[in-house]
Amino acid sequence: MPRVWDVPVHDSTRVRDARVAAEEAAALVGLDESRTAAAALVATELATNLIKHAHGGQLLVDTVAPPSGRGGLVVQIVAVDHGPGMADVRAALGDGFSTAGSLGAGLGTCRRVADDFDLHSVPGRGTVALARVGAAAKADARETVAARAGGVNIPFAGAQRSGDAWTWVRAGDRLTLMLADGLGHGPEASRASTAAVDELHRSAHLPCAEVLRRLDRALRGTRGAAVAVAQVDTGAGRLWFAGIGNVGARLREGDSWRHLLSRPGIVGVHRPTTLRETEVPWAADRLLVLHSDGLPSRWVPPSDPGLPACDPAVTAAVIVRDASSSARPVRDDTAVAVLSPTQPDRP
Ligand SMILES: [Mn+2]
Repeated sequence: MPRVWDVPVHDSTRVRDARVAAEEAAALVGLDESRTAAAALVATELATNLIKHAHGGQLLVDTVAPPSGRGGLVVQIVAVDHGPGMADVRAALGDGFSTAGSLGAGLGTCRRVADDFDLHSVPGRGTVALARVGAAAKADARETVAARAGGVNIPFAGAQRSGDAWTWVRAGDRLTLMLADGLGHGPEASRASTAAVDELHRSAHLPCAEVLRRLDRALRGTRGAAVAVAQVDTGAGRLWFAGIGNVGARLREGDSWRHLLSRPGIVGVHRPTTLRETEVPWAADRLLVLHSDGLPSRWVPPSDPGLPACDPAVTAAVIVRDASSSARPVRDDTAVAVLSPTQPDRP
């Protein structure tokens, strides 16, 4: 079941909570002593940065499928803040750079020990920093792939488990991304979305509509879920999409965004008799966002031209951060998963 550690970091006493969360996540995915220490170090550095440079923020620790779609679960650590941001992200990533105190040194350390590290920062809006730590040595974890997926999952009201779940599976040129929102929230919602993740790993070789039929069977006996499934064939340059229930899906095509529509129903409880797949071209300027209804439906797609090149989980975290406000409190678990083309020319 999706276990997420949502650690509010507003004073130095919470740095320890961040480290403990990373250690617990590392134990959950079976990291050895040295990779566990790396995850703990990254969580400590990012949490410390939140206090020193952003007047606090949120640290999300999660276990996720790696963006390459290969290998087992890894520990993902995302720091989100509404702080002053940084004008020059690349300079901040170089060791020794610092705007105040040890910012540069801390981020340089994170980048060195993590398998993936990425940062998105806009002056006046805030910073999202992301690191993943898995079992593999860093050199082995790097691999050029034509598309990658990532996301964030934030349980309602700081709960330990989310009723939402997302995952993705790669098989040759075919990538299948799924987001499931178990009805309601809490353990029973989590049971339904976890059943969807398990079934996807058995069914990802099938077309989207058939995947949904299999999921419908697998979720019988649970309270059911809203599910969206997207498949990209990077060789053929095609994207297929099908969904049942209230999972949002938006596709960026160049400068415009379009909604991909799901059918009404509840997977595992009430499946529509006909399921049509949407088929559209997939190209280097595309970006797909799947999200549960914890994200306000009127969220505005990111206009920052640098964002699509970011790690997909960074894009997901920025979308959640910029959609939330104290005027619209979140009332449900929130998961956002992003599928993006690889940017081969990114330094
Ligand atoms: Mn929901």
